[in-house]
Amino acid sequence: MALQAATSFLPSALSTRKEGAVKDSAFLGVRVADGLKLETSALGLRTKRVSTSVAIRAQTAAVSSPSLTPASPSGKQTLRKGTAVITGASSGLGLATAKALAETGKWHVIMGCRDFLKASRAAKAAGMEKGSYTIVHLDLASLDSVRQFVKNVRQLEMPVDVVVCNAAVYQPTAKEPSFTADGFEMSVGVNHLGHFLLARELLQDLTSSDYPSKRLIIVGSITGNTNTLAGNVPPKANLGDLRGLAAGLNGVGSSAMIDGGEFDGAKAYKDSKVCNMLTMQEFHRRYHEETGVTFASLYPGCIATTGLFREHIPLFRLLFPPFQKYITKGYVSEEEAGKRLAQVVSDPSLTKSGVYWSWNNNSASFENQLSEEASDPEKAKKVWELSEKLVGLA
Ligand code: NDP
Ligand code: PMR
Repeated sequence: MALQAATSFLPSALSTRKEGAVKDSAFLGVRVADGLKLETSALGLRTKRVSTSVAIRAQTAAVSSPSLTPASPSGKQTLRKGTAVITGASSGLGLATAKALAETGKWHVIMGCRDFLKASRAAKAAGMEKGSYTIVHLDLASLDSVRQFVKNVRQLEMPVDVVVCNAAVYQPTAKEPSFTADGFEMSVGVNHLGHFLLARELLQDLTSSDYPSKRLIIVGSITGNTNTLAGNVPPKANLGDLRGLAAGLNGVGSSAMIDGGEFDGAKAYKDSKVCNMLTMQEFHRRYHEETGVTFASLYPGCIATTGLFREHIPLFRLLFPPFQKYITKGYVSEEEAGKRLAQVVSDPSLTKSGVYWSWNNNSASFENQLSEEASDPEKAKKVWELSEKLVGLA
C-alpha cells in the first residue's frame, strides 16, 4: 500500500520512444562489408576462424595454450588480449564497462550499437583509446539486424571471448505497446528476444575461442526479483503461464504481454529481466559442461542517472537519483557499475557459472538469490523453447 502510494508520485505522462534511425557515418569509419562499419582495426588480434565449433574444439584441445603469447626472451608467457562483445555500449552501463575493460589494455571491445555516430562520440568522450574498440551496428529490435551483426562480427576475424547482453529499453510511460520489426512487444523484443538470438548465435563463437575463461553475461535486475523490496514495487514481474509469449507478443489477436494481460510498459521491462535471468540459467544447464563457457547474470546496483529512464517523466528523473542515493542507498555511479560488470567479464575469481552476482555496500561481490519465478527451471525451459520458436531457431 505504502509502495503503491509512493509510486503514484510518478504520473504517466506519455512520451513515445523514437527509435534512433541508424546513422551512416562512413566518414568516421571504413565500410567493410554489408553494413559493417569499423571505427578501428584491432592489430594483433587476428585469428583464423573455423566455422564449426566442434571442429575448433577438437583442434584447440590438441594445441598448447594458443591464447598465451609466445614466451618472451625472459621466458614469461602472457595472456593475449581478450575480445568482449558488449551490446548497448553507447551509453550508461555498457559504455562504462567498455571503458573499464579497454583501460586495462587487456581487452578489445566490440561495441554492438544501433546508433553508430552516438557510439563513436560516446567512446571518444569517454576517453577510450582508438584501437581499443570496434563499433559494429546492432539493432536488437530487428532479428535481421542481429543476424547481420553476427556475420559482421565474424568478418572481423577476432576471437569472441566474452559476450555481454546489456542493451535495454524501458517504457514506463507508454500507454500503448510498440513493436519490433518482427512484431514483438518492444521491451521483451529488444531486451530478451533480440539478445536470445544473439547469444544463441554467438555461443558457437565463444565455444571456438581459446581464451581460458569464456563468458556469456546477461544483465539482469533487482526489479525482476520479487524476493526484494524493489521487486515488489508495482507493477510486479510475473510471466504467468506464458500464454502471451506463446502467441507471439504481437498485440494482434493476442496480448503484447508475456502473461497475456493488459499492456504495461514497466511490467514488460521487469518481465524481460526475468527472461534474461532465466535464459542465463537455462544456458548454464544446457551448455556449461559441454562448452566450458561461464554463464552469469548480475544486478549492478541502481544506476539512477542512465538513459534507461529517458522516457520517464521529468519529476521522476529529478527525484530518482537522490531517492536512491539517500533513501534506499542502492545508488551506484555509472563508473562503479561499469567496474562491477567488468569484474564479471574478467575477474579470475568470478568464473562460477549459473550465478546472479550482486554487490554489498562495500562493493564486494556475492552470489545472490533469485526470486522463485526467476529461478524456476520449468519456466526457464518453457521460455527457452517458446523464444527459439519466435526467433526462428526451432
Ligand atoms: P542506457 O539507456 O544508458 O543504456 C541502454 C543501451 O541499450 C543504450 O546504449 C541503448 O542505445 C541500447 N539500446 C536500446 N535499444 C536498443 C536496440 N534496439 N538495439 C541496440 N541497442 C539498443 O541504460 P543502462 O545503462 O541503465 O542499462 C543497461 C543495462 O543495465 C540494461 O540491461 C538494464 O536493464 C540494466 N540495469 C540498469 C539499472 C539501472 O539502474 N540503470 C539497474 C539494473 C539493471 P542508444 O544509446 O542508441 O539509446
Ligand atoms: Mg526502485 C532498496 C530499495 C530499492 C532499490 C534497490 C531499488 C532499485 N528501488 C528500491 C525501492 C523502491 N523503489 C521503493 C520503496 C519505491 C517506491 C517509492 C521505488 C520506486 C521505483 C520506481 C517508480 N523504483 C524504480 C522505479 C522505476 O521506474 C525503476 C524501475 O522499476 O525500472 C524498471 C526503479 C528502480 N528501482 C531500483 C532500480 C535498480 C530501478 C531501475 C530498474 C532496473 O533497471 O531494473
